Amino acid sequence: MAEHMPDMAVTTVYENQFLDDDFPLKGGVEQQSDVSAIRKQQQVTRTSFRRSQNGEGVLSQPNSVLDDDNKTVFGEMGKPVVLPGNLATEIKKIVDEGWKNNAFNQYASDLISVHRSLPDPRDEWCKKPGRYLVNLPQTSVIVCFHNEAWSVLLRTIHSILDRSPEHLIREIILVDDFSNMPHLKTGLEEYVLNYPKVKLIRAKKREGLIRARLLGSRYASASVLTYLDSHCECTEGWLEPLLDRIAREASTVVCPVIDVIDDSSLEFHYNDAGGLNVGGFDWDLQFNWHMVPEREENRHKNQAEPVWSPTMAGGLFAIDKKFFERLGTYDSGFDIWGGENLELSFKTWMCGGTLEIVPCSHVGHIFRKRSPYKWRSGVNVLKKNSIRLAEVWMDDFSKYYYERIGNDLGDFGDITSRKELRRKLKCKSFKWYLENIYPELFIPSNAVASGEVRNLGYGNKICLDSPTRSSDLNKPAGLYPCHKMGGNQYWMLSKMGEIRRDDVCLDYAGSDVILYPCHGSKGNQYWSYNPHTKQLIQISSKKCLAINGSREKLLMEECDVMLSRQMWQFENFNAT
Ligand code: LR7
Ligand code: MN
Repeated sequence: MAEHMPDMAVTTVYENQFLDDDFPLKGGVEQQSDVSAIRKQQQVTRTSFRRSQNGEGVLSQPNSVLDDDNKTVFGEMGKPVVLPGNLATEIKKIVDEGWKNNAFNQYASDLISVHRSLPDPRDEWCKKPGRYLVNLPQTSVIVCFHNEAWSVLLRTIHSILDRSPEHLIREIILVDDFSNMPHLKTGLEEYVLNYPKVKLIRAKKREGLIRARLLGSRYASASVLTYLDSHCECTEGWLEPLLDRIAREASTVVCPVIDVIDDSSLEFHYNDAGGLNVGGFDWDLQFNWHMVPEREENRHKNQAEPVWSPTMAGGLFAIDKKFFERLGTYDSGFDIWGGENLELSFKTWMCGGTLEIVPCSHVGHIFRKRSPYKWRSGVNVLKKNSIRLAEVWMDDFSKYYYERIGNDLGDFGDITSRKELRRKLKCKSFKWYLENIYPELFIPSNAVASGEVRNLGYGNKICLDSPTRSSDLNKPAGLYPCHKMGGNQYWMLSKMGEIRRDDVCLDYAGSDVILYPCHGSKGNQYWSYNPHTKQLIQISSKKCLAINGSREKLLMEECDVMLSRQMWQFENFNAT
């Protein structure tokens, strides 16, 4: 497996000569490997800018500055790169190609130095002398990638090397998860030879990010593992506060604050400690963010202190290697993407550890709106991973997830060894976790009714149907033919009279019936269901929920027990 690892003993450090002094490095599929080819490509991109007459293709100046040699540099101090609207056709083609291959603006990234500077996002509290232990453990930083853009991958690596104390980095382990973009197949060995701390490991087949991370950990020699996605930028002082927590207590798993690198302009936006979020999840087993709960805020004197988080986002964290192994690392039956973050979060808490977000540590991540790479065809990978997770760690609470996927489990493989692991570790129950670590989560057993909400008018076929992503909030709730597969048709009527899914509630303020974050103070979200008349009455307006004749819109109208369009049937109703 180690055939591609460069020989550490013979590598020499050369200062990187061809990336920091020139700007564009063309990434993407047509990437070439050797230095001269890269240089040539830089020139091509550059002249295509220089050549343009009449302002075409010239970048707006506020985002670029001149460096000492009078060359234009972009994105310094985390500033955005804004491409002009009137790009020359041949450049526009390259820009579009970059978006297509990466789901972010690779062209903009290629204009930015792989050593670009960033603002220092730390609170003063973090910088106080003596804040961290003097003898911090070393770490192996593991970065897995599948078809990552060249400039983005390199900026990840350089931001680690440039902004970490050298003695704390034992090595950076790059795990290539079977990429097929040419620039990753050939150019990388040569590039990393310049950096003796960087090791490159190639997976022999596509493993998915979970098994790729496990592969990386096998090569790690430091006592602490630090995982990062392959499109990150570490800020000044990111590492010490993470290692400090682990040095003090080896069962503490730590995450940096994840700052947003804009997918289009590559602008680095940092969150200050006041806007800190912690991780949660919903019963679709989707990770989400929410505000630091009050009970947690009360534990702290300063807002820059590490906060307990019920879950982690997944990609960016540090963990003591022995503790990770004791927890049984990841379920290697997890494929490609997803679920592993909740698995590690649940078992960290349930099996004696602590999961924290450390506000003194900031790392940027490019958040994208779609996944640019291939998943497996024919299998719902995320669902399979989530079922394995639910079976092993969630006890009876797994049923709430299963309701959401229409109780269709399919083949999720063998999990006996994972169950055995949990037994051996004598971990606490999922009920304990929910009560003590995530009491904010709405538990479906507190619902009076659940499942699909079917309208009995106009042929009995229409159900309340809406996604509940943050982009769907404040918009009218929808209707769709009933499909019995859970998902967007799964609703709960809470004891408090809310019609909700996870943190989102049906809300009527006099115009459209919309979805809105649940606020728990009744008002516009307070409904009463009458199981005899089957009406859903909003208490404050005394109006009834109905659908229009063309069955595509919800409306509120005077209640009338004779109107079947005002009648609703919950899939499960627990009369009390
Ligand atoms: O088959 C693959 N092999 C890989 O090596 C697929 C992906 N990968 C690599 C990929 O190149 C990247 O470095 O794995 C990493 C994560 O994949 P992304 O960046 O496409 O996904 P993401 O950022 O949406 O992933 C988030 O959720 C994942 C669930 O499995 C992982 O936990 C990711 O690490 C996680 N990313 C973060 O936590 C960053 C913050 C995002 C949020 C919230
Ligand atoms: Mn990512």
